[in-house]
Amino acid sequence: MEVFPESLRGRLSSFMSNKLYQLHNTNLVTFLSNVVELCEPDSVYLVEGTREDLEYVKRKALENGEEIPLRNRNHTVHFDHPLDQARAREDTFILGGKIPFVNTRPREEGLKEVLGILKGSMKNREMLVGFYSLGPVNSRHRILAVQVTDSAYVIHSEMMLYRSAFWEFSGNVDFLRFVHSRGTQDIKRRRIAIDLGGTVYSVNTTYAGNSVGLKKLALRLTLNMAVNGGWLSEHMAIIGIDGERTHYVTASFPSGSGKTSTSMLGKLISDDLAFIRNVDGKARAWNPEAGVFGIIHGINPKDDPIIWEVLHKDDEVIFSNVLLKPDGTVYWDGSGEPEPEKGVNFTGEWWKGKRDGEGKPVPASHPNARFTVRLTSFRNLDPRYEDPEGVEVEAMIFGVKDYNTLVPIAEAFDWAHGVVTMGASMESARTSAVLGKSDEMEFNPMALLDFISVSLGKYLRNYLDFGRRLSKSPRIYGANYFLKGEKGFLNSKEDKRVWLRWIAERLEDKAGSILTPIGYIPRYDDLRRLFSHVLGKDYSRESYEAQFTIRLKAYKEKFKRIKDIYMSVDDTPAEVIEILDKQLLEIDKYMREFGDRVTPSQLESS
Ligand code: SPV
Ligand code: MN
Repeated sequence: MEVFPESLRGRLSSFMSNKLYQLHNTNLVTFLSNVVELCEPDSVYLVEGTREDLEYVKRKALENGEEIPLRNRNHTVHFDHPLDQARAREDTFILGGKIPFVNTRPREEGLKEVLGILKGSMKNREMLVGFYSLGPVNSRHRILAVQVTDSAYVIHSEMMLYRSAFWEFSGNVDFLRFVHSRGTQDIKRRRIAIDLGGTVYSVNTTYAGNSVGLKKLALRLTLNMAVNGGWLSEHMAIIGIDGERTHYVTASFPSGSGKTSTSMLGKLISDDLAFIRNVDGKARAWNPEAGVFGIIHGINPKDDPIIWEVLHKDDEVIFSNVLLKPDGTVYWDGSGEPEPEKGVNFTGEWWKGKRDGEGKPVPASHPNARFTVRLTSFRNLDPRYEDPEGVEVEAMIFGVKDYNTLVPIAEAFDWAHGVVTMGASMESARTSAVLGKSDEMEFNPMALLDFISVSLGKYLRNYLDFGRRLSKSPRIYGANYFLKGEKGFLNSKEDKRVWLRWIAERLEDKAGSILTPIGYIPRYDDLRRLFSHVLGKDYSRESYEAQFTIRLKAYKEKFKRIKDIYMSVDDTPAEVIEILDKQLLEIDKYMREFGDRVTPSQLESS
């Protein structure tokens, strides 16, 4: 590689040219030249990840209005277009193939369209290029990725959320590619096109779930790599829970149903994503990320003391789609603070009582308003988040927001039972993290339906086999923090601390269990002891009976729905249907004896 193509050379300063030259990476030069020819930026800035780069990118974000400074000089606020407040399912598609439940577009047609929209999109703008490692930089399992964008906000976010790794791109190493342009913010021409060959194009959107390539766009690519390579790339938190020793567990919850709050209850490794591999027969997990892009709605000092602290100290924070108050601080709904009279939000000027064009009240902050921070800001961060060998996973939790059916916590009979009846059978109330109506129940296996990039059958085959190849597969738990009785929620927010401790005690063979048709549930005596020990609370037999009564009829209906779904997918492994059939038969058996519901005391004495 003697000289770079003119298209690229003409847009790089000699300092940048020299830096790029030192990498001797032809793949990279070819990729960048192609993007430059497509998007036609004025100049190109390579972001190595230094202090100066960070200052530069932050200054750019302020200059071009993508971020607004706050009174705390390490805080900024970013607003997305009113119609661009969440992940855009309809505008996101995989190029090529037809995959059930997945938005796909014919390859040629989809690619032609998105490239057409990107053509010339960076005119009069600077193109920023970020270089990152998904996973600890010194891990042999890391995956390199390049982000190209005309958004300083995107790079600023990535500098907080990922590990910068410019010099790792030396030689002809390969990498995932993300091409993003803010475009003209014409929402009708918003497109997120995923080429499973390793490139994602995103345009006319700024919401991080659509624009920050390394987050959910990369997940589509790594999930595909994982399924083909016999490992798992999951929408899961990773936390260490304390018992006699620290037990690492992963937790999969659909957005907005308790994942971030669960990850604050233990030693934090990851709040959103996990790479899980078989290393010498053990499941080991890494966080591909190094920061948190979390929902801010409802974060208050009592329920979320750790996050509250992170948002109120002097560490860097990007707030998005909250309310900017006249005094240069921010407000969000559910913070426990009084709602301000006025401010600026994602709709522009905002005042108490503001209504939109359809007469609907405009909230001060959007329900999917968020904060972006570094993992190192959290006092519960586990230093092992940087362990190149990852942490050993002893348990996996699959949690949903289900008001009517699932018990708060249950342990699967074994790996396959857990994978199929807890992970693959997840149904959850819809979140505000996706555009559209909230609170409808949705089928969302492994909390991954929005991100899956291969057929479900193939995905589950890999999952089942993954556990089987381990010398000791993690135990699997189903969780539901949202069960309701006649008078509303049956659990308080803090009860999840007890469920986690119960899991730790199960792993240490200290807590017993009761056999039910859907798995093992906790015993009253263990929970009473744990409620007292963990929360200093009296736990009544009545609460226990209400929470852990197995609603057999509702479970049966649920599994019938799930079975119908899997029957309609032509590559569902036969084993999945067998396990669901067995599950249904088991529930039927109990229904014949007990009717529509069976209480823990009935189960104990039978
Ligand atoms: C989620 O919605 O699952 C998130 C935020 O973690 S986003 O980046 O929008 O996917
Ligand atoms: Mn997520």
